[in-house]
Amino acid sequence: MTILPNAAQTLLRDIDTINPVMPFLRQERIPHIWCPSCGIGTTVNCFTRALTESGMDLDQIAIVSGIGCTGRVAGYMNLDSFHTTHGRAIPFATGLKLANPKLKVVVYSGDGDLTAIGGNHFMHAARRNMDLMVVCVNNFTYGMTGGQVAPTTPIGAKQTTMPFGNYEQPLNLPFLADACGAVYVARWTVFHVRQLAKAMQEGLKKKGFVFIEALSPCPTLYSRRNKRGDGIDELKNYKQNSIVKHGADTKEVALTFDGKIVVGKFVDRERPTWLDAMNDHFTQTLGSKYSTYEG
Ligand SMILES: Cc1ncc(C[n+]2csc(CCOP(=O)(O)OP(=O)(O)O)c2C)c(N)n1
Ligand code: SF4
Ligand SMILES: [Mg+2]
Repeated sequence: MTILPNAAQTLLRDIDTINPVMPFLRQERIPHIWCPSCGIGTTVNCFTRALTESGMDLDQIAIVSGIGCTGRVAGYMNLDSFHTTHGRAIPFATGLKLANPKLKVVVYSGDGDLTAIGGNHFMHAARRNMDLMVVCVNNFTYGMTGGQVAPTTPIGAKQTTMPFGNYEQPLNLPFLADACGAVYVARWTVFHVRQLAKAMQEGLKKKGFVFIEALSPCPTLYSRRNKRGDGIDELKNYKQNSIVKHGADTKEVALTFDGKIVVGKFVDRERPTWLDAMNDHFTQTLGSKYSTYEG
């Protein structure tokens, strides 16, 4: 055990008592890898608030990430957490959920991980209404690997692999999730901390495929390359350009490089989950020969 000077010991003890995020983090993994003014930590703060407010038993919650700067979240959270391979957080989480349906399984990953290499898994989990809460930190880039173009990069934005500006049509993630059948779809930014925490709290309670997009700055690789300032400048941009529009048609919420940002809860509906549909189907077709699967 490291013997700390008294002042440092007092500081650590005080941080433990005054900072409500601390108990949710694996202290032995701190300091984290994130750059100054990166937004991922803010989303984690919102998530810990949602966990606290939900009053849920933390032993019944598991978190799964893929690879990327956002993918590190699972490793830092003091929950049952799984840092899986790139693009495979959703299938891993699906297996976890189906093996133990009583668990609340949260997928927490980046836009590249979930919607580029993991795009097919995303679509099919939403289509099947797999009971997962998916939090996508969308920073419009592949942060961890050096700022390559992602399926979320707005047209015109410069990236290491698009030095003269992106010309590929980006995905509108809420529309994709909605069209595939997600039962809850919301978008907030890291400026909207209360709303983001509330969406996460609602998502934890909702049954079925929940999709929460959290727009978040990557000052090191996206903002700087595009001369958008640092994380604080991006927060000002989120503040000035966001329009709250609950129930907005998701077709209308596509993002552009410097346009308005529609945020809000867009979808909240009910649909049988994959497991409920399977149990209903086999009960109807096989009758008493079938025992309901509960894990
Ligand atoms: C199979 C595979 N392909 C590529 C990579 C390299 N890789 C690691 S993270 C990443 C992109 C991460 O982008 P995103 O998911 O948006 O996360 P961010 O770092 O922006 O939070 C890539 C391409 C990998 N680890 N594994
Ligand atoms: S590279 Fe970007 S996304 Fe990754 S930690 Fe740094 S600021 Fe955050
Ligand atoms: Mg990203």
